Amino acid sequence: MKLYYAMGTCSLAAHISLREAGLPFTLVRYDMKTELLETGESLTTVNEKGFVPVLELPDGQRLTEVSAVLQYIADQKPESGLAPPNGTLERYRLQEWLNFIATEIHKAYWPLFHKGAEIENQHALERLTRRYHWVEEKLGAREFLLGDRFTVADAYLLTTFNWARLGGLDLAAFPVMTAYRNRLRERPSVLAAMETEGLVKKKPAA
Ligand SMILES: N[C@@H](CCC(=O)N[C@@H](CS)C(=O)NCC(=O)O)C(=O)O
Repeated sequence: MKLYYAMGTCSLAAHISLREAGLPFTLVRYDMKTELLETGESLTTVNEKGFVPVLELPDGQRLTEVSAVLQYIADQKPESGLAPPNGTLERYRLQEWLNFIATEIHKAYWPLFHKGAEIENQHALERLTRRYHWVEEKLGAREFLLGDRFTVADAYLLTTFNWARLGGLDLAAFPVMTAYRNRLRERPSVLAAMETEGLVKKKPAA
């Protein structure tokens, strides 16, 4: 499989999930500044909508939209537990989280990273603050969003929380989320994905 990604963006959730699943994949980088793929082509040559992530399947078909891509990856390796089995209530719980993260958290950052007007930014910060407080309550003492297993919803939530400081949120207000993020960043899949994308420095080999 081939993942088209942009450093540190929502495609990181797919990148982490591919590593968690242990699936073979290659990466094609998209540069948000030059608006070009590393091949020199436009992103719209692989996704008419002009977004990453794009997951190219072994037969050449391309899948887009974070929630669909994440569930596809999880379903390639059901034994990974990255998503509960299709048709179960737990699977709908996962989809409930993925949809909430996509529409109420991920997209709420938009004005903060796209030169939003002062009032828009203020509203975005208020909305994100409310939503992360709610997530903190739900997360409570649980290790992962759905309980005791890491799922693709954790990969997505972590990815969006990685943007919090840059977006202007005060992390001290979110101790549960911050501890959760720190825990997840120690997972080999997360560390490797973040190192590969250049988000953290590679640790020198011991
Ligand atoms: N609805 C899409 C949204 C994906 C999206 O917002 N991708 C952003 C990065 S997080 C992007 O590709 N932006 C491209 C650009 O701004 O040039 C999905 O769920 O996959």
